[in-house]
Amino acid sequence: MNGNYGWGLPIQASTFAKEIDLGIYAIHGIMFAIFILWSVFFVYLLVRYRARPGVPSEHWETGTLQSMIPDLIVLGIEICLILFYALPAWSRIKMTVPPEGKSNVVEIVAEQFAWTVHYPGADAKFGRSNAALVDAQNPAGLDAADDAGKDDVVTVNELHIPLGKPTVVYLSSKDVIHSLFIPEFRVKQDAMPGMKIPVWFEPTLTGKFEIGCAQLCGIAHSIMRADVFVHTPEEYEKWLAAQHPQTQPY
Ligand SMILES: [Cu+2]
Repeated sequence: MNGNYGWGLPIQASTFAKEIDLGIYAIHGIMFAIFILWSVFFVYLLVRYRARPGVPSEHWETGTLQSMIPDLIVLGIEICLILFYALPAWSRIKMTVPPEGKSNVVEIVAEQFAWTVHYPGADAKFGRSNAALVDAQNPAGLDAADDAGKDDVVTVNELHIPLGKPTVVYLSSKDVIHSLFIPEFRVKQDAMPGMKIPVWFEPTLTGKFEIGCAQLCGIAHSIMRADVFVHTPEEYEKWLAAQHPQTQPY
């Protein structure tokens, strides 16, 4: 997993990772160019207008439109970034959730300091859950009386997903605000108590990736981490079939 991180950005392992990185590179590239231009101009001014004996200082009125040209150019670039990059990317990635019928759907509940993942099982229906039923054997609080939950699977600090289709996560929290952060997928979404927020991604690589909590959430925030395992579809089916349904005694 350490191989996924280096001096630059982590490897790109989701369909929209390239598009997110384009924004990061564009903003940093433009900022770097502006920094160099301003630095050169600043040094030029220091030399050109240095104090010399017998040469009076020069002074122009500020606030003219001409003096604002550099600011207007920067403003124009920023408006273009928002209109032609940020808004279309936000709309494609954040506002459009793939249809559930064509996706792998899971629920993730964050808590101090773990991630509980609830898979609907073969019937694709989530069983009823109740916070009062949560214990060490039943971390998702599944209600054994609900037939839809009989084949459900629950994992703690492990998310298993298949390659080749989007995964839609319904994200919530049991206690405080946490944030689901999967750097290689370029996914970061706050988990809010009382809300179920959809967040989606489609992996492009099999392997093991890291989940971290990106919202300071208490004393053990720094160790609130988990792993994502991206399987081939066949491996994923095998993995799912090998799990004990959570409402059966085992
Ligand atoms: Cu947290």
